[in-house]
Amino acid sequence: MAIVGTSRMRDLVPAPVSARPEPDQDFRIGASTSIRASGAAVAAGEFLAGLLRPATGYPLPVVDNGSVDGTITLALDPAGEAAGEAYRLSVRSGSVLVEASTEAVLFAGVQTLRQLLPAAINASEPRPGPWDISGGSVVDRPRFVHRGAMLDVARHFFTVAEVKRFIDEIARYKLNVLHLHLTDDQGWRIEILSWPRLAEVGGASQIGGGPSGYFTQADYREIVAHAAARHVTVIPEIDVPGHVNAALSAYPELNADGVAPQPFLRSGSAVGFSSLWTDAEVTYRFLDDVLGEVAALTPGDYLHLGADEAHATSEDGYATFITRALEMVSRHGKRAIGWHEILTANPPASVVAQYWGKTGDSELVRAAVARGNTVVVSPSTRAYLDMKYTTETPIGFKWAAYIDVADAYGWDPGSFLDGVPEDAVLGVEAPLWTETVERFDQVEYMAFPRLAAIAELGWSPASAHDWPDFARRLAAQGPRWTERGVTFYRSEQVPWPD
Ligand code: TNX
Repeated sequence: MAIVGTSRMRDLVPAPVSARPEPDQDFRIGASTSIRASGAAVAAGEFLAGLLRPATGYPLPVVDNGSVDGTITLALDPAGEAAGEAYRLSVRSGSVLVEASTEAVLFAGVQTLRQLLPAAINASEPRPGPWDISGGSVVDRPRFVHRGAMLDVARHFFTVAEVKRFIDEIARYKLNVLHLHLTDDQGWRIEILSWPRLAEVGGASQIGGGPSGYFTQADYREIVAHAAARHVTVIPEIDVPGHVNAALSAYPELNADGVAPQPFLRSGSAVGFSSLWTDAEVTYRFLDDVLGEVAALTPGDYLHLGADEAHATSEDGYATFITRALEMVSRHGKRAIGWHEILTANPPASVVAQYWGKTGDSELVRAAVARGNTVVVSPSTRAYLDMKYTTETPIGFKWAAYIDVADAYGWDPGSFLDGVPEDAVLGVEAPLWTETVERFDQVEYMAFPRLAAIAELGWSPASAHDWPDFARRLAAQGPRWTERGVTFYRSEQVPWPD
């Protein structure tokens, strides 16, 4: 399509299903603009007002009636729900309308609206404007239901405020899942009331031994609520039966020899050396208590059991353990997801496998999908945010690949796995392991811009996939990150504006 003039409607990330710019129909937000929303649309209206007030300095009241002229109207049309999740956005010089079939997709429409304003709208104090929303219309809906990012708070701990900021940033790109990797060899980050030493002892360490910590249950509820207000579901991961040194160091009775190991503080890539004792009833009492408390903190459907790299667990022990763990997850009213190794235990079709292999060739996954299991794809060669961008970038591992932005973008989640049809793919997720990531600005540097690429793969139709066009649109995100103080990697593959 020929590019005529400029319109921010051509710069959206992720790309919408369709957009028709009308550059003579820009809508100018002014001191008297109001936001019209009623019923279940009010939350999105208040969210939008909260986004626009700091930079504009305008009052932007949220009202539930009055004329549409000169207003931004957010509306729910539940009748449209039957046709699936979708929003329509129309920007005319006289008024703006975002109409959606569900609250979640209305919120996605609000995120689109935000990108139709100048980058300065992201400022936290009043700026001069003018505040023009690019004119035209958009029709849009997600490709996959699961569009996720994972943050490892176990190897290095990140605070509630940092996790909330991460949620704010991922929600802009219409990601709707935050998978929190809460436990690992180096740290246990969630308070468990019935086993208090898990967090008190197991949470007092991290790689390198620097300051660390854990989320109290109140902290965790605060994160979950912040995410829910942005239509992001938190999936908590309790990684078992391997990756458990922090738990073993907190409770001697979880160890076969009754002796607690030391906290594991060494940096580097050592994994797979610890295991729960799969023959002992105490292990299952521990697990049931933990899963019960975590389920009670979780409004979402899923609990993540990890189940990866259990190299120190016997094969029989692993299968027995996973079978019992799955039974507990269901008893606590949740569905289980696990890294794809969980499929070796031949789990029921309700279990979701998160694939982290390097290639699309996995007989294990193919066979499980043939039995009815579904998958979330996180190929380590494409979606791993802890891989270095290039040989030159300072942070990260390289065991799977160097992943610059074009690599993160250049694949298709729907057809990546050989012999797995797209309808068995729930979606895509980008994990950020933090062995080498010590500070939150480094989390941002590893996530952005690659996470925006993964978000587009999860949201946009496969037909929109176009690297040169994506690189151009991504470039327009640079000033937005800069305005918000988000650290990002200025990949040479992207034509960033000066
Ligand atoms: C493998 S991927 C792991 C993690 C590490 C990561 C580092 C997976 C399921 N397990 O324990 O942090 O590699 O890249």
